[in-house]
Amino acid sequence: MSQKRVLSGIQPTSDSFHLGNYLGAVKQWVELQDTHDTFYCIVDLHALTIETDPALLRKRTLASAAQLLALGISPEKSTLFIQSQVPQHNQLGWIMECMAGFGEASRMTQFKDKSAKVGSDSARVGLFTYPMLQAADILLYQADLVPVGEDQRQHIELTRDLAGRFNARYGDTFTLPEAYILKAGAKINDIQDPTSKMSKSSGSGAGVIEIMDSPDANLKKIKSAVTDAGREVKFDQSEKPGISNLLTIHSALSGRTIAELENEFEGKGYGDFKSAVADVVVEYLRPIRERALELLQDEKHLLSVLHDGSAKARTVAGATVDATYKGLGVVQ
Ligand code: ATP
Ligand code: LTN
Repeated sequence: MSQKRVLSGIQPTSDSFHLGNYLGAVKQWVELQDTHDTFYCIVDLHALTIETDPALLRKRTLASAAQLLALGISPEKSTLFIQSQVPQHNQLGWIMECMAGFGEASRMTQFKDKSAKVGSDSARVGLFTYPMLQAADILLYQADLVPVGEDQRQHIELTRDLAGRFNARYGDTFTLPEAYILKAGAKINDIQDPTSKMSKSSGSGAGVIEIMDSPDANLKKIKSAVTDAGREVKFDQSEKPGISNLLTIHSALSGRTIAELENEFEGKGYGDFKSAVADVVVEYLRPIRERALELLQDEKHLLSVLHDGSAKARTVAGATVDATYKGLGVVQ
């Protein structure tokens, strides 16, 4: 029996991934490796949709690879690669742009949010076409499942629509992918602003728990996390967004249920609870950060893992582009 195919991607837009990236996405990437045929991609072309510094892009791409490996992505089990090393992403990206409607693309909430933030004169066209490149990332590998956080659901829906439209018009070419979103980590919020998602590019800094931050810095951040009115440690998303977010984080990392944690902290204050969350997070991340720093010492090894992955990815992606061109009537 051949295994189902999984593809996902992450942008190298910061020096460190944060807990939202891990709990919303990468934790599932690691788990799926044992049961699925997994392709994971550092989407550096997507990172170009915002102003980038060349030295930083390089550094962050390698840091992303080191963190993925340290978090448990295994090159023996998964194909780990860099998007720009597989030119088929650009090729199919264009075809997807030609499949998508202008209105349809204009309704993407990530585009609307990000372009509103910088204003339409500064927002790049690439920010607008971003979801069609993402659709290409997924469809090139005929992925069945796409493990992502909740914020990406709309992009996966668009990908399905584009694939369905292509298949109906030009013949069965693409597998229709499904979003794989686990409830538990689907949306981790900023710990200073617990009604907004923890984010690499728009986070508050103090509210974003970074994997590569020192244990001391993370300890301090969590101890000064915003809490809510009242004093009970109870999960209540609307009345207690701060405590609920911290409960979600504790539970996802410690493996204990929210109910168990509520019981344990009954009658205790927010201070005790925050200290416990800080301990769990810091001890969980400590070895991961150390391993990532170690991996970053050996750039040659990192590059060779990525080159091997990209070579495998090109073979799969090349076959899909051939089939797509054939369906379209492109002379080959
Ligand atoms: P940015 O904020 O710059 O857009 P990001 O922090 O959202 O970046 P991405 O590279 O866009 O990071 O996302 C990588 C993966 O992490 C995606 O699957 C995304 O859904 C998931 N993710 C990002 N932030 C969160 C969050 N706060 N909670 C859960 N999942 C998240
Ligand atoms: N848009 C995603 C990153 C991304 C992705 C992908 C995720 C690019 N290509 C393909 C899953 C599959 C984001 O902003 N998190």
